[in-house]
Amino acid sequence: MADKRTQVGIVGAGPAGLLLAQLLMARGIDSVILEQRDRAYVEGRIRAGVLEQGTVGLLAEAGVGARVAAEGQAHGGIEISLAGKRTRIDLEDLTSGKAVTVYGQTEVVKDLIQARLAAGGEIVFEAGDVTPVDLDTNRPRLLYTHDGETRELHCDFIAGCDGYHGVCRASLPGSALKLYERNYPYAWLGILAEAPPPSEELIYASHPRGFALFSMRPPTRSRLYLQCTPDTDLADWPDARVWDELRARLGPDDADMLREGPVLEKSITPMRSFVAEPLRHGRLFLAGDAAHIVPPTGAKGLNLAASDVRYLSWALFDHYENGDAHRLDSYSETALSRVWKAERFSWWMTSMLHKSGEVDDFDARIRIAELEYLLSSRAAMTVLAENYVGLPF
Ligand code: FAS
Ligand code: PHB
Repeated sequence: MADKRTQVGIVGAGPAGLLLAQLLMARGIDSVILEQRDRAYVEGRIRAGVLEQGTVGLLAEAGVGARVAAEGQAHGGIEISLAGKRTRIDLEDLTSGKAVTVYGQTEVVKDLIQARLAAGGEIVFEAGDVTPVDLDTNRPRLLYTHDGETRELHCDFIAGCDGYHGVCRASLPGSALKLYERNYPYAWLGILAEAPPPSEELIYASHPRGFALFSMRPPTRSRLYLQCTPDTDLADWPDARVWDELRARLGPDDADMLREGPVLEKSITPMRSFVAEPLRHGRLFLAGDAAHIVPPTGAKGLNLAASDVRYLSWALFDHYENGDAHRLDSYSETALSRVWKAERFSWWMTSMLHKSGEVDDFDARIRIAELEYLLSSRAAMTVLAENYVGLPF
């Protein structure tokens, strides 16, 4: 097969790459997605589950709003449990009506792939050895292998949407990047279970035994997380032990709320904050996890990918429709400004809700005092609510 030509070459069929492709297609801008894994793998990954209002709006703009609207659950609040005592944070009341939507990233990805293929858009699955070249020219290329052959994709621009372990950021010289990183001394052991969630809204639990999160995948499944050590071995956590620990961290008053069921998936998620600056390198634009990672406590990962793609799509619209490069030139600065606010919020939620260090040391006492203040102050709750539902663009 001859080499391909497109306007925007996109590396990665995760939420960032797929959403960008659909937004461009809606405005008649051509793109081709190169994805290293096969469709089943990409659609099978279990990741995020909370969508900001802005992300839901962008999905609708990309033509995949119907199923989110039909099957997603709007949540006007979350609960924080401190040592077994729950307090509700009324997001809607504190943000003049804003809410979040609980809808699995798995479903978002399925919707986007289906819409793209139905509209004749191209995704090259199992594209191997993807290599971005000529980034400093106005004719960048993506070299890759497919079906045992070496191919080239000629583009005007490359969107690096290939996640934290992708090739696009890795292809840049170290001198081109400023990296910021924070690793946390804990991780999350997560399960997906065929069991109704303990509550209609998410519960973030800070307990002397450690953090726990009680989330869901509507209509019938629970998505539950436990703070654990980064070197945790899943073999040491049979289902019964996971359920017992989840119940313990809910506290004696709420323990009965937890309903058990078959565990469908169990995994460990590392906790890291990471930002690579700048997001633009010649004709290569990084977006999503390829450029930044947040610990999932603030539910910002997927939403930040959507945020970057919103800014990048606007910039590409301006370039192709008005010949105006201003937004392309300011993409990195604009997107990073929102990224850092979400990094701060995610770091704050993570540090405040997770146990680290001995219970009676000064830091731990400050942490508990911060939680007690948060749960007793409308002003403090408003700060959390504004960030949780999503800051303006
Ligand atoms: P993704 O990583 O989703 O997509 C990148 C794509 O690029 C992948 O399909 C990959 O196969 C492809 N790719 C990689 N290298 C390539 C190459 N060389 N060539 C071609 N393709 C390549 N966020 C939450 O809010 N809540 C959660 O509970 C949560 N859980 C998470 C659990 C895990 C294990 C991970 C890793 C992340 C989790 N996140 C969570 C964050 C998550 O939602 C990400 O922010 C989101 O997937 C980012 O989307 P993308 O930037 O599109 O990257
Ligand atoms: C999830 O449902 O997977 C989820 C929800 C909220 C978070 C993190 C993960 O903060």
